Amino acid sequence: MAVLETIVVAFWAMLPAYVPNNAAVLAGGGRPIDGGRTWGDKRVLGDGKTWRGTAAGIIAGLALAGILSLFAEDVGAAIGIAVPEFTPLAALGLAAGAMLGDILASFLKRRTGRQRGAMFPGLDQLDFVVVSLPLTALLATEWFFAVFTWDVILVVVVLTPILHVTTNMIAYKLGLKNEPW
Ligand code: CTP
Ligand code: K
Ligand code: MG
Repeated sequence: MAVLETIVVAFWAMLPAYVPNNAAVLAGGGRPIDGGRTWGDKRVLGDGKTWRGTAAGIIAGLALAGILSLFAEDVGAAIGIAVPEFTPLAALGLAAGAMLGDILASFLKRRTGRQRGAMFPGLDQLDFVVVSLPLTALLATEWFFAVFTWDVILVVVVLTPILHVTTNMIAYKLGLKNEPW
């Protein structure tokens, strides 16, 4: 695959995993998943991981996967690069995996004494990749290995932190996010 083709496929295939985090920021609030519970003297997850944000994130990811699937053929023909449709299980793996990765990252942040909103370079940018890709490989194995070839995975690992830093900086400037990470 040519480099541009690989980048386009990687971005397209990861969109259902990228959008949940942003949807969660917009929709977040209400009851925290950990119900305020602590482990030792620290919260299990913290107030930044809510049921509403998580549900909104997963729904947004699933909806986007559905929309992209409807347009995949036409977009592919228009740009001359074959972009994949998403099976329901692939969409679920990407969207739910992204939210799960973010939640696990918060768990690790609290265990390591970081307050809500504290940054954890590396983890903040790749938490959702680390869980969404394996979960998708598990739930939609055939689809996953057809789309996520090694070159696509490599592009995802390089592209994701760049996109993450950029979108969070924009969300911060717009006053949607408390911190620019
Ligand atoms: N959010 C949510 N539910 C989630 C993820 C995010 O409600 N599962 C919302 C919260 O309002 C959160 C905001 O999105 O404050 C920003 O998300 P994030 O940066 O992941 O959370 P932080 O507040 O920074 O908390 P943490 O330190 O645990 O990452
Ligand atoms: K996060
Ligand atoms: Mg944060």
